[in-house]
Amino acid sequence: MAKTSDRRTFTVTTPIYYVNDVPHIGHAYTTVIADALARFHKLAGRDVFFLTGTDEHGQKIERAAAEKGLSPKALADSVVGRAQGLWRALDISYDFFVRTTMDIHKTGVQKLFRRLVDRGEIYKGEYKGWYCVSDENFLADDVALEADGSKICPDCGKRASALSEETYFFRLSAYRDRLLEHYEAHPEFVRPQSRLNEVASFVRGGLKDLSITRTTVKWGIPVPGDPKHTIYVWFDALHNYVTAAGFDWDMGRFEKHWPADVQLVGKDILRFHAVYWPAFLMAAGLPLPRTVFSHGWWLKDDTKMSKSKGNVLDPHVLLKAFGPDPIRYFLLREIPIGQDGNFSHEGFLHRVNSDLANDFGNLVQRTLTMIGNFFGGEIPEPAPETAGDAKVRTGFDELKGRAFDLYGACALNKALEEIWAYIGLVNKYLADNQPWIMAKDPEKRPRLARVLLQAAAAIRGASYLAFPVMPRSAERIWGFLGEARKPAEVPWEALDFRGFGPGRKIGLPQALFPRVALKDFLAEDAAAPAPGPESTTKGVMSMDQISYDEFRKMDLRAARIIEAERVPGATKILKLKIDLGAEQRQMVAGIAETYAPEDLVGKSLIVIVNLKPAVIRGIESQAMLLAAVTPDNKALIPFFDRDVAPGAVVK
Ligand code: ME8
Repeated sequence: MAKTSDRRTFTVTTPIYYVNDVPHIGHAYTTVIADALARFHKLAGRDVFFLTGTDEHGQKIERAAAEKGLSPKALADSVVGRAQGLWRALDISYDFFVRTTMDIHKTGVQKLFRRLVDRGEIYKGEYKGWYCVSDENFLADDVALEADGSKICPDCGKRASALSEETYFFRLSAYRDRLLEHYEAHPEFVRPQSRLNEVASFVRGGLKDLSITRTTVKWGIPVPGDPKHTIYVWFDALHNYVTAAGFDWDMGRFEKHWPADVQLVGKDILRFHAVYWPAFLMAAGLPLPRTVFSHGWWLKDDTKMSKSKGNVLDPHVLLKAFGPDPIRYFLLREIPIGQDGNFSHEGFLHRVNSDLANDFGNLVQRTLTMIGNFFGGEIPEPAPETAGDAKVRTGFDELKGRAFDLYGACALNKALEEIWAYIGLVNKYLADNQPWIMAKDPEKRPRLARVLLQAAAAIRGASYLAFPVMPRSAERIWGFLGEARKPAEVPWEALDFRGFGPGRKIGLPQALFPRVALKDFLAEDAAAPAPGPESTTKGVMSMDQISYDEFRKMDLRAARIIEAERVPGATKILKLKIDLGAEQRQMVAGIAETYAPEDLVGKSLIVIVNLKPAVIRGIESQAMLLAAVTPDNKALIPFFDRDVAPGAVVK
């Protein structure tokens, strides 16, 4: 790919997703890649245009709407809202959300269609052949007939429909040589390289003219001047990239944002983007995108996750338990863009527990806690750097350079791999220096200050470098470190390890990445009262005595219940929202067998707020309530008998 560092603008696109259903993890993948690239290029000082949206026309949507008893537009409207909600929850920072039902798009497509007619690129004829509605694709002639005389789509395995209708053809066949020349002259046009080879060999085999209108489909953009024809949904959809960029309603904007630097597509739709799309653009006299980057599929049990196979993972379940960053991290860290990956709960939990909770989360937690305990949250003037300390700094400076190149080359998994190798180095630095031992010797305070300063500066730097992938966590960590600015406000160039000095007020970290066990993630029993001798009236004296200091470690508070609801599919647990005065939290409690949600709202009770968060049925529980356990294992909550300020300390 052309070196990105000398360019002032950066445009990245995702495919526009069909609105027959809400997006799943596979769609989230493309969108998260695009978001990380967009955020990186913003940090690098470029004027970024990040485009995503929805593909709302065509027979597939027409059918899906009819099955649901809705108009296609009503279906689109309902799915668009939910898709945008998902992108918000995943912290997707798109600049423009295009819908193919927008007027700017429809007008642009009609203009381009007319332009191609005027240039003799389109002619009227008769199409006879087979069509796959699920893929919105014409089958190649060499697909064999089945025994019953029908044809099966080789890509998705669904039965195709026979078509015979008047159509407008685009002279795709005339573009064979020009496309091959373009691939030859711009080897970065399709990435990875192996995909370019596939595309080139397909084109070398010869191209047939492409039917680009349908008379039997009504839901779409009418052909200008011949409205009994509807423009083929792929001709319509591909042009979103230029209409959304400004063609032809704001040509200044268009010239700034087009051509795209990176167009991300799944490998299933590469041919549309690497053959038809450049041919349409050449025909219209518009510039071609620099790179069409084809990524792999997320598989479940070795089969592509797809809506039609019904094996999709619902991002909302993962989001509820983990928030966006672990999902973003996993998707981008696990595989290089281009390869397939298997998505399993086990694999996901293993990676986020080990890389995020253990390696990074613990580093932040330990370092900040020590700064709090040993220095009251403010690192004093440190001892000068030793050679060992300097390595943490120079290691960062080198990492910063490499991460820049890797992000610029879309090698997101490699960038993360390097950042995590550095986190490993910082962990080792702490283990080697043992600041917790230094803290016992008052003479070593300047050394202690140095070690904790290096670690904190490294954490700040590593969070910044991970920001494109984990924006929310990076922002939170910067907040704990007393940074007034957000990572997004600091240009890449300006970020300096030495910009973090002594004298800042450093806060205590809040739980960053909860460590979740698979059984807790999948089970609801975790919230139910534990059976056993300690949960009944017997055996009161049977447990070990604890000191007052041990008791004091529990942060018990009065909390007021502000919302209570059932959890779909769960019989024992309720989800609660509680007010703690300074903040509100959600929690899950195994009290559904003793209390109805409506009996709880407004009541005040005692909760422990510094217990490690647990994930129950995919929901993060950020506090635990105190309740008596009856002999038949039901929970009885002691409520306060008069008004108490939410957040009041209980001791
Ligand atoms: O094809 N793994 O829309 P679509 C990885 N509207 N990525 C996946 C995936 C999986 N299991 N499943 C889907 C369309 N995707 C057209 C595009 S563009 C002008 C028109 C991703 O809703 C992948 O990016 O079927 C794929 O290309 C896209 O979702 C297809 O989404």
